[in-house]
Amino acid sequence: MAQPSPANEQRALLDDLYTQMAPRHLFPLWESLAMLVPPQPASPAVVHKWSYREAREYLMRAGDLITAKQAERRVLILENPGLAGQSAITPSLYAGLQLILPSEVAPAHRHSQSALRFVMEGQGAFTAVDGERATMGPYDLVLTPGGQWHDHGNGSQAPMIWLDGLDIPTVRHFDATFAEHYPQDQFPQSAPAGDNRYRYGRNLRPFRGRSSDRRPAHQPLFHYPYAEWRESLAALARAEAPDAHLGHALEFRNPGDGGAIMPTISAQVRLIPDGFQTRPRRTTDGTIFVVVEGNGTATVEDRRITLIEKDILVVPSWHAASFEASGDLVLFGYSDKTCHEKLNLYREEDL
Ligand code: 1HN
Repeated sequence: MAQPSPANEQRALLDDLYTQMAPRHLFPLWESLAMLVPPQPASPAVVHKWSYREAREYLMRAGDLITAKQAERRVLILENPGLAGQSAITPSLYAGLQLILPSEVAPAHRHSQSALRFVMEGQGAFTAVDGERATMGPYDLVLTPGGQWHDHGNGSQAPMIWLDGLDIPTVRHFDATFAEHYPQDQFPQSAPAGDNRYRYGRNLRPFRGRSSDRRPAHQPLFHYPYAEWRESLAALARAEAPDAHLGHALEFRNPGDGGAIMPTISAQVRLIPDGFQTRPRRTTDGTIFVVVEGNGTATVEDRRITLIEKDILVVPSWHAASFEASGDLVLFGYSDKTCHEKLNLYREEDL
């Protein structure tokens, strides 16, 4: 029998070392270094599209079986197929579809996680943030920033469904979750409905500043109505040619600091004119898109995905994506871009 080669011998001795170390929770970096530090992002998340029509059927069935109060929040989690069991749509973000039926309430609570709501259907239900109601309609963006009491109620005659976007995986990553229930279903009303928009939403702020601010200085505005952001996109489309890689694009802004809507979540809207095809672009932030208007096709790396109104598409980090519109294609998106920027990790590449 031939002598084992030195390489084989080394392998056997190393394997023996690993076996003996493992019970002491010690592992060799050199076996996993390339996987831990890849040359470019290699997301465990995958591209995926959820059909709203399909998801809605399951959500309405859940509505027959459990009340909003019983559930606390009646939500179907949109879980990325590459992140099974993690309740995550990207490694840093969560997405869910929440149903609130006429006359239901979702009781007041607060937690470290920041949340956005993007209304998919219904008109006239509300989210209250620290006791101030935002009356919501289709494609409104409403924020419940971390640490603020929030409850929902539906006094309208029709179901309301919205997409919840939260930073649950990010806060979990930092081991920083606190949560509390309010002793009553609703936090006491503290201001007239819509107050935040009048005080902070029109490039205005209270004259006396801090002492008369009724909202936290870092998070004054929490309602961005569809009519307003859509009008801005339309004006942009009249004013200039679409950007080759983005179409017409705007980012939602926090008037408190001029930055992203919340510390961990950025949000954007885009209009890709009928017949236009954007050039591929990749970014380090993983983005969740909602189709607001129009039809089209998304091309993500080598996959072509047809899009119809209300479809939800996740594009993970560093996946080249482009969009082709048939009829003006209007998209809402949210991502962890602001985290990347703060951590000096953000990169984008126009291809
Ligand atoms: C939450 O507070 C809401 O307030 C929705 O509507 C979904 C998912 C996980 C943790 C908190 C809401 C949530 C959530």
